[in-house]
Parts: sequence; C-alpha cells; structure tokens
Amino acid sequence: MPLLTPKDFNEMRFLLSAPTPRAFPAPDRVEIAFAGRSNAGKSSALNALCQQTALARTSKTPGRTQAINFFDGPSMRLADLPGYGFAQVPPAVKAAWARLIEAYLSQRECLAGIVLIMDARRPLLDFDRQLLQWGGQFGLAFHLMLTKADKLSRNQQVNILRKTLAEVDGASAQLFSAPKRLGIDEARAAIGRMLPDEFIANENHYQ
Ligand SMILES: Nc1nc2c(ncn2[C@@H]2O[C@H](COP(=O)(O)OP(=O)(O)OP(=O)(O)O)[C@@H](O)[C@H]2O)c(=O)[nH]1
Ligand SMILES: [Mg+2]
Repeated sequence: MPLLTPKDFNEMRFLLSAPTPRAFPAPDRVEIAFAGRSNAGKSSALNALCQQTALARTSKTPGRTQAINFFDGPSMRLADLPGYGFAQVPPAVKAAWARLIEAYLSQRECLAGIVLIMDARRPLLDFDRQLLQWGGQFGLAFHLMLTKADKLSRNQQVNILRKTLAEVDGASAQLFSAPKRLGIDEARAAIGRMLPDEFIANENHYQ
C-alpha cells in the first residue's frame, strides 16, 4: 500500500487554474481529484488536509469556482474541481461545467482516485450519484468524505455514515469537519490507499 507523510500534504502549493481542458497540466504526476456539490466544503477540506488556511479559496457564495485548480506536492498532485448542483448558475455555464468535468474524468490518465465531498446532512444527492456512476465507468476509485460533521450529533454522525456506506459499492467513507479538524489522518490514509502500488514508501506514514 502506498504510504504518505505529513509533508506530502503540508507542502502542497498552487500550480495553476484550468478553465478548459487545454490548460490542464501535463499528466506527468499521480493525481487525486476533490469533487462535490457547490458549497459542500471541498476547498475547506483540501485546506484542512494540507494544514493551510488559504491554499484553495473558500467562499460563502456557492458556485464561484468554474475552473479546475491544480496543486503540487512532493509526491502527488491534487485537483480541486468546480462545485456542481448550484441552481442559480445559467444553463450555458452548467453545460460548460459538464464538458470540463467529463473531459477531465475521461482523459486524465494520471488520475488515481476521487475524493467525493458531501455535506454530512445531505449526502448522495443526484449529482453525487451521477459522478459516482461516471467515475465508475472510467474505473476510478472513490473515497467519500461526509463533511460539516460538526453540525450533527454523534448519533446522527454514526447513522449517516452507516447509511452512506450501505448505499455505495466498494467506496470508502468517513466523517470530517474542517473547523474541528476531525478526520484528517483518516482522509490522508484513504488518499494514500488510492495511489498506485509503485508509489514511494516513507517513514511517518498514514495507514
Ligand atoms: N461548520 C462547517 N462549515 C464548513 C465546513 N467545511 C466548509 N464549511 C463552510 O462551508 C462553506 C463552503 O465551503 P467551501 O470549502 O468554500 O466549499 P466548496 O465545496 O469548495 O464550494 P465551491 O468552490 O463553491 O464549490 C464555507 O462557508 C465554509 O466555511 C465544516 O467542516 N464545518
Ligand atoms: Mg471550492
């Protein structure tokens, strides 16, 4: 199993923002994508995982980011996908989003897996299921993060995690909270498990 160290996350740096597939960086590094609905907490999760406050831009206004943002670290590349499912986005923008995501998922040969971020209060909505289906067609591995867990009681957390795991086939899932820093080591380990076997092993690894 590939092993990652804290440095692999903490030393992540912004690489570029790609509004179209032509702007994607060369697929020369192993890559993990963060996907999920607008406002689910993708950028916050990415920042928490990398112990940085402003690596990916977070916003109270959903649907701000329409491009794919790439980040490079010592061992892998991360991609923050634009959020989907934001009702007030015009149809032309929605179509452009779908083209960008579909091009990304179908062409990105260096993509090792997808971290699907969902609000723990409302997991597995239509677009989440569509993404799982799309990714499944391309043989991609998924790890589900149920974020904003701080908004739920411990009982609710346990129930929603159990229910979610029962509904997805073969994907792993966890609870997460960016402000409470809950689930960071678990998420880091899950990302490590999605990387190919030839990946470098290190000390201080997550497992
Ligand atoms: N309570 C709580 N709030 C969170 C958590 N994660 C994110 N938020 C808040 O949710 C809002 C959206 O967070 P973002 O990280 O910007 O969400 P996003 O999925 O990147 O949104 P888009 O880029 O628009 O798709 C912000 O106001 C965050 O502060 C969490 O774990 N707990
Ligand atoms: Mg974001």
